[in-house]
Amino acid sequence: MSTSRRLSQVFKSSKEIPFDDSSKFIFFSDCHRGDNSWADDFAHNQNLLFTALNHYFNEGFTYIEIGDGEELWENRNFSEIRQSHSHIFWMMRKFYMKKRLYMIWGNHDMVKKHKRFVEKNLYRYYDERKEKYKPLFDKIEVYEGLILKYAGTDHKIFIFHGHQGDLFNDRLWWFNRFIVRYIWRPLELLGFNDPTGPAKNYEKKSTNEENIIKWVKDHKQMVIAGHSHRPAFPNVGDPLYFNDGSCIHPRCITGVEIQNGEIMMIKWSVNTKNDGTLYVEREIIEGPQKLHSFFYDD
Ligand SMILES: [Mn+2]
Repeated sequence: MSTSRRLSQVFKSSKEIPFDDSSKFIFFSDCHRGDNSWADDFAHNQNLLFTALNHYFNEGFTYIEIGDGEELWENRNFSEIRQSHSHIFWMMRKFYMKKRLYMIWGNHDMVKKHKRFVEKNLYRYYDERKEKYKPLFDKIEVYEGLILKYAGTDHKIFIFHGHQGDLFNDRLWWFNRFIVRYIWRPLELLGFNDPTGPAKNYEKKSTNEENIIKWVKDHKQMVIAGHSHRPAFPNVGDPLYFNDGSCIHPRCITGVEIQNGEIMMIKWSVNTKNDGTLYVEREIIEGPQKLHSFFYDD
């Protein structure tokens, strides 16, 4: 099925969440959390994401994770990932307990679309030390898409991962998973770079992204996606395709914030002070821009 038809289909079936100018959202995606081995592309950024999420939790944000949260092509075992990054899951549970966590699946964690997988792996986990099950995200629903509906207007923001309509990531994802799991992961552990991994070219849009942008234009519909690992923040008047980047960049994590009716792109990175101490810094890299100024006025 084409990207256009897939996106229209997901759009129609997505849950709507109302929001207004007092709402605060943080969007991250493509964490590709792994098992802390050499092949875990997220491991070097876990402190950055933890610090960022801690900040957003304290500031009253809702966390929307736009897919590929876990790297379940390379790793078969979710519980190993949960254990390797237990402090991240502890923080995400804090959001969940306040009803401020939404999870969307991507192509690398598409197994989350199956209720049985979610019940078995996300509802609860086994605490090895206490030798009993503990709740994690009890009764969580994982979505393919979500719609944020701007109160008092007809404007909507459509959130989805971004693999939709890309044959080898959408329909034949299991084939890609096979290649990654049995051919590239062993090579990656030996030091090779996985060619199915994050895009190295930060400028050029992929065909899949071009197809999404075409859908955005045709439907005059703002979207926030991930998947390409390339941050995108349009100018007023351009098609409203936003991309939050990824959490596996070598030196930073990028995300999108919405607060006070404004949208901005941010990055979190480690910097040094004169005395040699390291600190984690949040920087605005695009915006802030009033949401109202973006929406098509017809
Ligand atoms: Mn992806």
